[in-house]
Amino acid sequence: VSINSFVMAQRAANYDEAKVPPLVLPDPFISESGQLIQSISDWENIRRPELLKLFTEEVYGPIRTDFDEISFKEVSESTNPYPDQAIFKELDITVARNGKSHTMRLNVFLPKSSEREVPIILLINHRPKFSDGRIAEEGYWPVEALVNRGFATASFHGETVAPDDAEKFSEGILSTLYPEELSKADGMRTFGAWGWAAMRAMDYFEQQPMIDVTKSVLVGHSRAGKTALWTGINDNRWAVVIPNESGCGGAALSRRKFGETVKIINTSFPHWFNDNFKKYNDQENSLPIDQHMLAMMVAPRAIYYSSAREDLWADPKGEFLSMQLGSRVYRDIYKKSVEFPSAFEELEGPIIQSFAGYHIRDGKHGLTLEDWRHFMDFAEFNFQNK
Ligand code: GTR
Repeated sequence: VSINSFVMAQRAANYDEAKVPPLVLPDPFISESGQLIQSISDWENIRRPELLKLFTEEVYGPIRTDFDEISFKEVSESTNPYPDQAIFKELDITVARNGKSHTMRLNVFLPKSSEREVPIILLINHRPKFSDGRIAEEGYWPVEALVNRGFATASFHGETVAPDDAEKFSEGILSTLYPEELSKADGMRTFGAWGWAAMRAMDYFEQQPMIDVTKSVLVGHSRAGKTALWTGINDNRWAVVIPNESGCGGAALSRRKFGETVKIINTSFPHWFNDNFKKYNDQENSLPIDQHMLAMMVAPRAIYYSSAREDLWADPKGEFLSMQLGSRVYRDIYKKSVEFPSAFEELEGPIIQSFAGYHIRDGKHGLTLEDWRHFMDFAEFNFQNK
């Protein structure tokens, strides 16, 4: 689609709370056979697998995990932009399957002074490379702030495995390693490919003696936030999952049709989700799931959502509600004392607690240092209270 039709869709979208349809959401705690889900074992053995299958088939496609070989090679092509604070490792990760291979690039920074194992934060990057040679702008990936607080941090660019382009998205691992996915209506697409890359980064972290993967955090913003959420569900090695302003197809409830809708996103970005998801264009009520179930599927690990007040396109209230509803899994199934506030309109300050957290900040769509400070607070709180 042209830029113009996307801008027109943005203008025509609903931003009026009074026009949001009455919400009747599918019940996360009633199984397909009508069984009431009350125990951890019923949740983990019956309902969660049902939901995972539905989201895989009807929305995102799978994240393939099968391959023949993986290798990690330090390349040291670029100079370290933070020599005083961090050790820099620039890596090629090469994965082979059925006689073909693909190489992706991962950038890793470790706190320089650390003598103990450190927690790790991975950012899925989808932004253009910053012009002065740094890997990303300071607020978007604040390497110094992260390593100064004792985190290792890493990032890869989505383009390193699948271009963010409706025509060219298959010109990466999808055609090289998993070509059979492309002809499937429920197949793996761009978000699956980016999620696959996050998993390969985790494969690397697991082999690093200086990294404590029991304290791992997966962060993504917007389209990469949608990816982080789906990846965190599929790969339980991530201890904390943080999709920032992930909006439609991420944290926000599809049935609210506030800001970006299923139809708009599927028209503008047909390569992100699988083909089956297109059946629900303007048909949100026939979705067998809604996005509040995603936070639940991260449980019992920790999940945090964040919004920006002016980012109406991503539906901040829909993101909040989906965490508020999603947090029920910790309380009702895992019997943890998760107290999620009820009134979105009266929220002040971030909700930093065990398992489920949220903040809304002033300003526009973006990933900022303020967001990152709350993420680090949430991650540290959860590591200490494990
Ligand atoms: C928009 C898209 C959103 C969000 C955003 C981003 O154009 O409509 O779903 O993903 O891009 O990634 O910044």
